[in-house]
Amino acid sequence: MTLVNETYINKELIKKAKKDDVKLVFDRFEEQQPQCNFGLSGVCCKNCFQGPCRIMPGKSEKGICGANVDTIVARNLLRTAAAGATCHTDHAKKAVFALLKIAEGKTKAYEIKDEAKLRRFAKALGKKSTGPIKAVAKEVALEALEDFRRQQGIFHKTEGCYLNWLKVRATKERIETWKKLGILPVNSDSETSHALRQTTMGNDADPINILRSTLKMGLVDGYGGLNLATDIQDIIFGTPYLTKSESNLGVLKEDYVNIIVHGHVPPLSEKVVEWAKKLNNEAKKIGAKGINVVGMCCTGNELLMRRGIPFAGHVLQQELAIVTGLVDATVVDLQCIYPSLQDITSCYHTKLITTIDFVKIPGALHIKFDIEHADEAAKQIIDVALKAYPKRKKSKIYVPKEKTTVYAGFSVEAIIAALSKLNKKEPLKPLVDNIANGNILGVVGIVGCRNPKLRGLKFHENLTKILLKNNILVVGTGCWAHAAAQEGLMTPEATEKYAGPKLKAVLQAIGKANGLPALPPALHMGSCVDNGRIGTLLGAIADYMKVPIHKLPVAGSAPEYVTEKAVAIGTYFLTLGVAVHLNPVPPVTGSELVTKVLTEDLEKITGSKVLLGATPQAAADVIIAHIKKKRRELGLKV
Ligand code: NFS
Ligand code: SF4
Repeated sequence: MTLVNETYINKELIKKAKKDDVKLVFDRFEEQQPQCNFGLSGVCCKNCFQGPCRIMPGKSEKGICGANVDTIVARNLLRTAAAGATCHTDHAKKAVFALLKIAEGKTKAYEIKDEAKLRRFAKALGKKSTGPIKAVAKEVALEALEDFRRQQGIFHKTEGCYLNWLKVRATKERIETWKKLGILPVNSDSETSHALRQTTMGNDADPINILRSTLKMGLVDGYGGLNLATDIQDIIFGTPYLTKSESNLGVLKEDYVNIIVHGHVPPLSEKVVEWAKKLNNEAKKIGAKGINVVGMCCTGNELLMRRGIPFAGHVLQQELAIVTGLVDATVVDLQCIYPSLQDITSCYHTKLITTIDFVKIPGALHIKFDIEHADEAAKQIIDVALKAYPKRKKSKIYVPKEKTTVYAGFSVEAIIAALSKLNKKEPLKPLVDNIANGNILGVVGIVGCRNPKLRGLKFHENLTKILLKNNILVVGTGCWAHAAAQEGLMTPEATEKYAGPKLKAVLQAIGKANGLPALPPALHMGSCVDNGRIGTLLGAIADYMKVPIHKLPVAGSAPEYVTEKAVAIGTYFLTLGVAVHLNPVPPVTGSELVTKVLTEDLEKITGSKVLLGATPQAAADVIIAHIKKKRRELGLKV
């Protein structure tokens, strides 16, 4: 319980939760202590019903089937990465089907906002890129769909049979490396299901072979999931450009009908925003000033990036938002939705609405949402919120004060547009020149979740600040973006306050050319699926510098990761050749072999490795040392 008072997130609301007798994630975290060391080190296996088995050196060195610790740890890791990857490939598939339905005229609820991007992809895929836009959309959607149904190449290696989206998104050098490793994925769905059978009792016992498949999951995630999802979403909903908005729970408004949209896939939240505008007068009729839609978790990132909608909070704040007593409806799609939301909404007047057939919560209202009937569902959702508003209990309301300004919208296109103000012909030149001369020591992508395990460390915020001070540009996504914005790290003022002198000068120059005092030092590149944007940016820098990605002075960090998705994303960065700091320590320490492969040997295979550091300073130290090593190897000044 002491932990709850110590915590750094919306303190007053945490106190209020206690007063209202509401249990939060932090309380349940305490109840789970101490957590199991077998699980933490990855040595527990439940893959068959002779088990569960756990390995204890000197006592039980092998599972009942004879699997040793290396096999068990590697199998667990592959299952985790595969589960994470399926979340992103499902997300991408939903986007592709939406595009197909738009193309076939089966929905009128959506249109194609970025036609130029669609035509670029059609061209890259070798399809007709001119002519009626819907015909082009259909070709692109069908090519994308191939990545889920291609059969050729599954049983017998067939030249050129691998993900279309990898072909159009990855650098040539990487494709060659992956080809040599034999990890080019053929079909996202069959690769992830293959991971399940590979790890079942009595199948693969070779930890190296299993780890190779884990790397493949990184590619499935990166290209069959992240890049595909982002690209298709940009085509449908528009590519983000620089926008200014607000973050933290202070974006909830006392005199408005407040609707939180929470989850990950944009079709629902886009429609809720649209209909909230159209039905704004209905709110006035019931005494409110209007309807205020705000985003939570990655839905928050998506809406902020494309629409400038305020983003209310990260994964650890989804419960606290409801504790304000100000939220009339929380509507969710999928992923990172705590089942606890129903317990908590039932203590207030808030309506919890689920919308996806495989994300239901007992007690919540379910309004089925699909592309064809999106308008009807969105109207119904707003109606539920309007009906809940008059039931607010004054005595249960607390209006949070925390609110910060945020600049966001840094898609690769937006970054290039900003840089092109300095050099129209070669927009990457100013960035690359400053990396080469050491004004920018390196670039680090910080991504991923907020983990209650790391409580008072403020890992995201403090790691970002230390890197900035060392003239390292920070880009990132996901719940990091919420944390960084709430800490005030995504404004031009933050450049003045936190960037080292050399980085500051560069960001001021770019900012001035774009009508800002400075570019923010921490660039919001989007939701977690938008990690593909970071990969694309690195690929573009690598191509421009004519060096492979793994030689660049860059790194990644997921300093508070929670989900299986985050492991898949980390694996994607490792396949790209980017060293990734992971914290908490991944559950592999039970196997010396797996630990060594990830933290040492991988460098000889993909050019990357896992970095460890349990405090922001320790993490910054290993990341900076890595960046300096890469600079020295490139002959650049450190
Ligand atoms: Ni990413 Fe987004 Fe947050 Fe973690 Fe969950 S919201 S997809 S998984 S917790 S960063
Ligand atoms: Fe135990 Fe082997 Fe079954 Fe795993 S697969 S639970 S190690 S017997």
